[in-house]
Parts: sequence; structure tokens; C-alpha cells
Amino acid sequence: MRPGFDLEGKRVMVVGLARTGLASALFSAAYGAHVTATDDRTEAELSESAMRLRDAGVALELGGIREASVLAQDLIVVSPGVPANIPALAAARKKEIPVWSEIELAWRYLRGKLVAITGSNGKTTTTSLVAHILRTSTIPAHVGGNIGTPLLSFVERSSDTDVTVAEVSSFQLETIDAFRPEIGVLLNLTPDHLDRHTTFEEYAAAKMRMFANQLERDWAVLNADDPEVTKRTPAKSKLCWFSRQKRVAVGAFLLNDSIMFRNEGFEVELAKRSQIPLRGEHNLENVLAACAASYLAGATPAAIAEGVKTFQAVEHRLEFVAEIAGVEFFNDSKATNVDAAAKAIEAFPSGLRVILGGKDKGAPYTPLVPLLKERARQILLIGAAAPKIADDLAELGMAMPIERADTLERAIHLAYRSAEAGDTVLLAPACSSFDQFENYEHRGQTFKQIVQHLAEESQAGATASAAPQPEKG
Ligand code: UMA
Repeated sequence: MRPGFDLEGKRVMVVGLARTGLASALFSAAYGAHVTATDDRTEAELSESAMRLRDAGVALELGGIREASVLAQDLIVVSPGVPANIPALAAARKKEIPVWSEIELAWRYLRGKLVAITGSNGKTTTTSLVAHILRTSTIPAHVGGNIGTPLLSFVERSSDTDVTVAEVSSFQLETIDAFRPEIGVLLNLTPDHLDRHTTFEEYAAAKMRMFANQLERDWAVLNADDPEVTKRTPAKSKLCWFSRQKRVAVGAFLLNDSIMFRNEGFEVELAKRSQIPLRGEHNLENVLAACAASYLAGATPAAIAEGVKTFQAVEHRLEFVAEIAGVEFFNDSKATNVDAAAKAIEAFPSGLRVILGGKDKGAPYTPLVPLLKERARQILLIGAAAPKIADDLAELGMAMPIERADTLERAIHLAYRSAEAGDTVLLAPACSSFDQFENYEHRGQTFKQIVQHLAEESQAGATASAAPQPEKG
């Protein structure tokens, strides 16, 4: 039984008023709490959200958080984008006022099973695939969390037979209390968000909180090939492994072309590797994890095979955009850290023109050097992190041009101008997007629009010359 939480008559403060905060404030008000909502932004900046909140009876304190108000609350619900250690929240904790993330509040109200998926990379793809497989197996599934929709939005619709599939981030896990997924998946651990979690250890510890409240009957689905994961095995949970490299005692692994699941000495085929419609070895890991998690959540082997086969790549994740005169364009705007960019680059053997840059997150870019040396022909740098990336990749300058393009538009044009047929222009920024864009989705959409525009221009040029457009190269 989940502990629940009675919001009726409680004083609740919601901190940060974008998607999560808006959902949290409206939910808490609808359940009878006296809600105060705060944001660094002003009323003019919040515009429509401010109106919706006021209409719901929420008191607004805008233009910054006020410690005195924070200390007068029974509960604080903090948005993932608000650092958990700001002084006002530290003061609340000192006074033993609970500071929860929205996933904690939602978990207390949601009905049915929870599959939660975390890791440094692959969360969105794995979350979407698990939900797709469950639905293929006629199990009703909700998909939310860090992927974009706050979990509170499913409370009204959830029932005991549903499964909620949640992508969860370290930011959300930092401020859980009793949150406990029946099935928790940890895909991998590589440095990320070091601009907020000061050390890798702190970041990894936030991720591992996912398993902290699990009971003996709950499952931890873990990557057996990632040493940073294997050295942090949860103590209480039942362990289910997934591996590209070896047969595991319990969990998913490869046997020739088959994705197998093994438990108590019994093995069953769940899917075919050759039918995975996604590029890259990292996606094989995501599929293995998704197969294991959805099997544990009750999907049938036949539905898993069908679900894997019919899955469509997630937007902004190695998404094919267009081919113009033999040059292919791929959007991996979701590659917001160095490891994700490395995985995207690894998915292409050669001929890459890679667009890197954005807002730096504190990790070095040097791990990209050997991969770029092997596979790239040109590097295009955009955004605020460009000088740091240029320094970290300096030794590549001997092998290929490293160009300061500044903007995404210029980077695309420079890359296309130099490209030959057979080359690939890849947006895999290794940085977050907030210096030049609203978020990674906005960056990815912008990339796609510019490429589409280029495709139209190229098409128009070809028609105007009334001759077939010659392939580049
Ligand atoms: N704000 C303050 N004070 C601060 C910081 C921010 O008031 O000190 C305010 C901002 O002015 C803004 C609001 O807080 O109004 C922003 O909140 P938010 O960043 O949490 O935005 P949401 O729209 O609620 O988005 C969050 C997640 N954002 C982050 O984790 C940064 C979204 O993940 C998630 O999809 C959404 O909740 C729904 O669950 C995005 C993300 O970038 C995709 N996640 C990171 C990642 O994947 O790498 C973890």
C-alpha cells in the first residue's frame, strides 16, 4: 500500500512554474490544499499560466522565492529545474518541512504498477518502447515524467490494472521520499549534469535513490555491461540484468539473433535482434532493458517481439530528417551530454560532419576525440560552449576543420556546403540547449526546419535548372 498524502487543508508551496509546477499547483488546489506558487519569473513572463493559477485560487509570489513564505508551509513541491539545495529549500528541510518532487506526490496518488526508467542516456527511447510493448500486449499504459508530461496528469485516469511508465531524472530523484517503483530500470551511468550535482558520485547517488525504497519483491533492472552500474547494486531489490555481452543469471541477453530472457534456469525468446528498427549499439542496450522490464510488467513474448519490430524512433533521437543531394541529415538534439553524443557518433561508421555545442554542463569533451578522429570529416561548433569544446578537441584540428559556426543555421549551411554525397550531417551537441533555445525539443525542431528549408531550396534549384540535380561529390 502506498502511504498517500491528504492535501485537504494543507499549506502547499509549489516552486518553479513551468510544466511540472503548473500541474502540481493545479492538482494540489483541486485536492483542497491552500496553494502558493512561486517562480523567479515575473507575472508578465508567466502570462497565461499565471491567469490559470489565479483562476484556480492559487496565490502567486513571483520574481523570486521568499524564505518566510517557504517556512510557513506544510509541504513544498519543487520542480526538477530548481536546484534542490537553494537556501530557502535548505531552510525548509532544517525545519523538517518535506520538500518533494512532483513524482513523489504523483506516486502517492497513482494507481496500478509503476515502471520507472533512469540512466544517463537512452531513457526516452526505453520509456517509449516499454509503453509501446505494453500497449501491444493490451496492457493499458501511461507514459510520462521527464519525457515531458508530469505524472500527476495521469492520476485521475489511472486504475489498478494500469501501468505507468515513467522516465525519471536525477533532478526528480533527488527530492523523493517514499517513491517506490515496482520495476526500476537503470540503463547506464556516465557523467552528466555536473553543473548541478557537483560530483559524479553525487549524481550517481541521486540516480540510485530510485531503488532506495524498493522492497524484496520489487525488481531492479540493471545494465550488466556498465561497471558504474554493477558496482552500485541495490541491496534489497530482486535483480534482473541485461547484457549485450554475456548470458545473465536472471534477465535479458543475446543468443545469436535472439533476445532471450532467463529466470530460474528457464529461457524464453522475447524478440529478434535483426528486427530492431533503431540504429546503434546503445539502442540494442535500450531494447534489451525494455524487453526485460516489459516482460516483468506482464507483456507476453509475442507482444514483445511485435512491439520491438513496430517501434518507431523517438523524435530528436538519431532521427533521420532528410537526404539532400546524397547528404543525409540526422537530428540527435537529445544528445545533451558527452556520452550521448559519443553514442550518436558511434552509430555512423564514417563521413560525419558533426554539430557540437550549446550550454556547457561541466564534463570534458576529450572523450569524443578518438571517435571523431575515426569517423568525422568536419566539426561545427555552436553556442556558448564553443571555446571550451575547441580547446578540448584542439588535437583534431590537424585532421579536420573545426569551424566556429556560432548558430545552428550557419553550422548546417557550412556543413552542407563542404559535404559530399554519402556524408552525414549529425546534430549531436553534447550540451544542453538553454543558451540559444528554449529546450532540446526547440533545438531539434529548429534543426529540422532549417534542413527542410534547405531541401526545398535544393529542390527548387533543381527544378529551375530543368535538369536532374546532380549528386554531390
Ligand atoms: N525556476 C525558478 N527558480 C530556479 C530555477 C528555475 O523559479 O532556481 C523556474 C523557472 O523560471 C521556470 C521553472 O522553474 O519557470 C522551470 O522548471 P523546470 O525546468 O523544472 O521545467 P518543467 O517544464 O517543469 O520541466 C521539467 C523537466 N525539466 C528539467 O528537468 C530541467 C523536464 O525535463 C520534464 O520533461 C518536465 O519537468 C516534465 O516532467 C527536461 C530536461 O531537460 C526534458 N530534463 C533533464 C534531462 O533530460 O537532461 C533532466
